[in-house]
Amino acid sequence: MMRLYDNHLSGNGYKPRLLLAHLVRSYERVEIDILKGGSRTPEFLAMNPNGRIPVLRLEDGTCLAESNAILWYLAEGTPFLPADPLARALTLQWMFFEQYSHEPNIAVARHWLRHVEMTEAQRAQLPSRQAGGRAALAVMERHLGHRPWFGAAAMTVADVALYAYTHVAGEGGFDLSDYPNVTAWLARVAAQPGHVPMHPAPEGVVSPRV
Ligand SMILES: N[C@@H](CCC(=O)N[C@@H](CS)C(=O)NCC(=O)O)C(=O)O
Repeated sequence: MMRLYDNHLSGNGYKPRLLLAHLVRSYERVEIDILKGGSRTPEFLAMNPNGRIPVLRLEDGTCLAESNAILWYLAEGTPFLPADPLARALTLQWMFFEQYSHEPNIAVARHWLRHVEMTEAQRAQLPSRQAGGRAALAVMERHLGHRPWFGAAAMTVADVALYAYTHVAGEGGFDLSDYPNVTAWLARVAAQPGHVPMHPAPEGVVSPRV
């Protein structure tokens, strides 16, 4: 059975959890205490030399890290990853945007405000991370002004990737009421059959009902 090394606070961990629920796939979920260095042990670094969750351990023992790479792998051959080359490239476009312009600002601001005692350096950087997060939300708002989804004509892994930290952006000090198209898209994602919330994260073996 596949095993997902995860943390219940993490939007990056929630991405594969959400997709696995949509795909009705069974897996074992292992909680890693990332705030206490659980992803930096020699055992964990042997699975992901970058020392971060999520990691998906496949049945043959291969370990796959990076949330969006995990989404891509799991979604292959399903409606969450289009077959058309241009639709695939557009899906990737938004997944790279998520990792470069969105997550480093919105997820990091949320993490600093919610999960740790901020250092002086983090406190000094917070306003620029929040400005970067607002810029990313404005990009999403513009796109959603003329398209219901990010990668294609239906929901894809780009939407899964972007949903994870956008729906909890309020915890990073972002006011989502400034972004009505984003708010409507969040509701669209949450209304899809198979959707599961970020909390509570399931424990142990997850066997979704078909
Ligand atoms: N780009 C990576 C980021 C992963 C990441 O930042 N994981 C965080 C939790 S959200 C983590 O494991 N932090 C623990 C640490 O850095 O020790 C992805 O998308 O999977």
